[in-house]
Amino acid sequence: MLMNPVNAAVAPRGRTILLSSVSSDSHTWNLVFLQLLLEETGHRVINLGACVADELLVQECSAIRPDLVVISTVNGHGQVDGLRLIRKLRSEPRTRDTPVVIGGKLGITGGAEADDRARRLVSAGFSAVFQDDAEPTEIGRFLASLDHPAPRHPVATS
Ligand code: B12
Repeated sequence: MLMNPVNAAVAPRGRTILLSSVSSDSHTWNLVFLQLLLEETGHRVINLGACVADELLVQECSAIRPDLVVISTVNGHGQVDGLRLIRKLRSEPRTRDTPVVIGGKLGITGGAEADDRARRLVSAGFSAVFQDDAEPTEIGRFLASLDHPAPRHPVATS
């Protein structure tokens, strides 16, 4: 694990994070970037890579029981793939309550349509949705909120 001593000092404790793309998405640099960012802030990352079948993700999530699942997708099919995936994760007893966030370039339109997309993903079960213009470091803020869990309260962040 790559850990900068300064960042290690600010990370209260390392989390186990399952990082993945969705089944249709073959982009990889987004995953590499997020893996390095999360590792440098003191977390353990299991990166399943690109084009991950829903069933494989559910299976790995059930086996690993991560503290957080981070879904990254940039090919524009994020809403379709994300909705299908989160319904499967939420229907399995072992993954029903796992925090799961999604971000990247989730569609090909912005503005009100992007907000509507984020709302649908949250109501289907995502714990947070990070839109196109969100800073990847916002995942850190979300992780910090897991230390002081409020009643389940999903958020969409831009
Ligand atoms: C390289 C590239 C490819 C390569 C990928 C190679 C590889 N090994 O990854 C190839 C040629 C294979 C490719 C294919 C396609 N691509 Co492409 N690709 C790109 C390109 C030029 C760069 C992507 C990249 O590597 N960026 C570097 C990484 C580090 O940044 P990033 O991906 O933007 O991720 C950042 C953020 O999104 C954010 N983020 C990402 N995930 C998450 C998750 C969370 C939780 C958070 C908080 C943040 C976050 O953090 C990252 C770092 O800042 C982009 C255009 C662009 N300039 O972005 C198009 C782009 C992503 N591709 C696009 C498209 C449409 C395709 C294709 C469908 C084209 C086609 N018709 O075949 C296919 C899709 C194939 C598939 N099945 O998925 C579109 C997506 C459209 C959209 N979403 O609006 C883009 C935006 C180009 C465009 N402007 O139209 N592509």
